[in-house]
Amino acid sequence: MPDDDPLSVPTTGILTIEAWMRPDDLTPPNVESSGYVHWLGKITYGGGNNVEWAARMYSLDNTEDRANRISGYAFNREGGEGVGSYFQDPVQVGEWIHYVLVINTVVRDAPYPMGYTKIYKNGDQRDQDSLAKLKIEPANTTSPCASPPRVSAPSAPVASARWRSTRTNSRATASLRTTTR
Ligand SMILES: [Ca+2]
Ligand SMILES: [Ca+2]
Repeated sequence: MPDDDPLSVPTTGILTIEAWMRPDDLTPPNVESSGYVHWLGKITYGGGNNVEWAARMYSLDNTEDRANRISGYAFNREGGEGVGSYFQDPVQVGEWIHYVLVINTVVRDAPYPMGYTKIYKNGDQRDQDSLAKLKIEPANTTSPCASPPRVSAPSAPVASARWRSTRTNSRATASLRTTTR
């Protein structure tokens, strides 16, 4: 999906990413870094970084003891470390999981002075984190919304995914099915 304002946090200050995901492989062969895949996101490194947000799943055998952690992150434009929320439960191959990531910069209070990320699994809120922790101010960049997004090096694909999406002003809805190869 090409870059579009409704897919960026600053447009309304709130972005909700909703997806049905179905992991077909708990240890995908082409992973990044400690062992994870970004299965959806607006991330482009190189030529002036254009980094916004990402949905991630860790491999069962990643090197950070995050077995099949499913998470979502908000970044500053230049990328690097982001603020994110997660849930980490045993995952079955072929299991459908309803995933919702909220990045909210509008609702600000003492624990969340710059807003927050929040994640839901199958309708239950599982985690919430403060954007102020790393002073994250999400940008509206030119990065396309992709699954998987372009990562640091144009190397082997980390995963393939088929998905379709519809959206309204502040909400991106992706119904997707991830496959790995
Ligand atoms: Ca957290
Ligand atoms: Ca944009």
